[in-house]
Amino acid sequence: MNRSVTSVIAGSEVTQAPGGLLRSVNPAATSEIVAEVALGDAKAFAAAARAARDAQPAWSDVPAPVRGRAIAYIGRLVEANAEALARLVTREIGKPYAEALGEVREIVDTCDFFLGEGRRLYGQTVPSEMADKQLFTFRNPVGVVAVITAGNFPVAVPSWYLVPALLCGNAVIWKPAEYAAASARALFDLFTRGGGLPDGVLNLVLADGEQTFAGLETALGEGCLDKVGFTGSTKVGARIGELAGRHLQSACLELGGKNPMVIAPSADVDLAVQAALFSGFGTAGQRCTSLGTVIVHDGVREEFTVKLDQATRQAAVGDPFRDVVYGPMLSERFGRRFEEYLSWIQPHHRLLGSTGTGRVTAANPREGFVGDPEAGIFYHPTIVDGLREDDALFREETFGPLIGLMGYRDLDEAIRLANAPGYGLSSSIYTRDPAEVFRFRRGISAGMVSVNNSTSGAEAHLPFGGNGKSGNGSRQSGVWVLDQFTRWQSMNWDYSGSLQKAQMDVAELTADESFRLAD
Ligand code: UN1
Repeated sequence: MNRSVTSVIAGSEVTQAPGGLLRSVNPAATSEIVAEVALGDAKAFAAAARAARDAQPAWSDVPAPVRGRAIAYIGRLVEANAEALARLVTREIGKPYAEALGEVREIVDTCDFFLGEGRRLYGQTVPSEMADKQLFTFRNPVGVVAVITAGNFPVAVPSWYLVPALLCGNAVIWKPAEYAAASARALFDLFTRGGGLPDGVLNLVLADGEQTFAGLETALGEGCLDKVGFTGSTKVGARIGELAGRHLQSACLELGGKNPMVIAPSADVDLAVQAALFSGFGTAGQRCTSLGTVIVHDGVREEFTVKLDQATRQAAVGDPFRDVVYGPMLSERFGRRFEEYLSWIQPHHRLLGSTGTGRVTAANPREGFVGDPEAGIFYHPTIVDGLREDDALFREETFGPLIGLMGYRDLDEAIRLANAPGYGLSSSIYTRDPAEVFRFRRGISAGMVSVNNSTSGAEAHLPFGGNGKSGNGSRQSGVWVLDQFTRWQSMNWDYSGSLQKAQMDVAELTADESFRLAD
């Protein structure tokens, strides 16, 4: 089935394609077109922001518990369409079907968490320093939110923004990754239909990066945007953060990672091997939480390396509708970029994990490949042993099925190496020593720490986000994300009938400071 996908602004489909027509193809079978996508441009983005600006006041007047019901209905509809949505995700970006189902589950989890928040969204009553005066706090929606998301989690990660943003009374313009437009449109339809959202409350704009950036500039300049949320590369995140900053706004940025896994001498090595395999190569290494570098204690390095090499050689790679560890790259663009990372391999590196390196083809086969490698954009898993600190492969995120490996002697060195690339999203330590766990937690710069668990696979109701090159400290998920989509308003109410001046008209108690207990 080949669908055509358009933007939707103020409830109307936009059939014109000023940004051109794009074909979204199945990366596991590139001859199969998943959707024809009509791309908008900067003007369309700015128009969507205006539509959202118009729709927002009435949406924020809908009582929060009623908006919470909309979230409940959305969650139910997503659940009722889970298989169809997961199949579309697998066809469009090549994520193994089991993982795609998990991704859909994450939307439902997010809805489950926030549907009740409509009945909380608590403010506080606060005592005043004066009599007959009361203080209060309220959470106000920020207003209009632009959400720009990547395609590696084409439906779950957007829901981390859309669900709380809508629940809090904001209107939204969502710009998903173009190569995942069909999945995005499906989620958009589930939200608007399932939630019964009035036109303009949620708008979908399909456009490329440059047009989106120009549209953001216009919309911010016109005062039509109050918050920008972005999940994607560090480079683009820095540009968006800078633009938002010029308008005195702080963007919600969820960026790349170079997520370390430390294997301590007391680690359960077999468990650590399973985790490295899943977090290094699951989703073809294309999660922002994917494993970057394994930092393994010299005492267990040999055993770990041999076992990880074996496990990776045996791992099923191929057709994402079959039982595989990973499938293709998200799209041709990601394949090309991965080739560049592979060009950073140096003569001092030892390559492990497969029967070849680079794209899997008939001439460069992967033993045990599941399906036809030539049909799609498949890459060998690559373990690069012997990383050094000045290697580009050590310092930079390498989005794709590649992990680095290096040794360490003591935990301080491991923590230093884990922090050295300057990212700070996720991290992991395998150890049986509680003292090491807490020393690692304290020393690591990452926003997320796993103990005896992989770097990926965060649950949907814990703070998610990073530091350094991974983000500006913003956190998504759970109650913590409410601070992204609301602003605190404080109110004081004086009912004394006189002007009581704070700090000046405050009653004083008289303390006897000279009092001492008798010996
Ligand atoms: C991402 O790659 O942008 O923790 C998000 C995880 C997933 C989310 C990843 N729950 O791996």
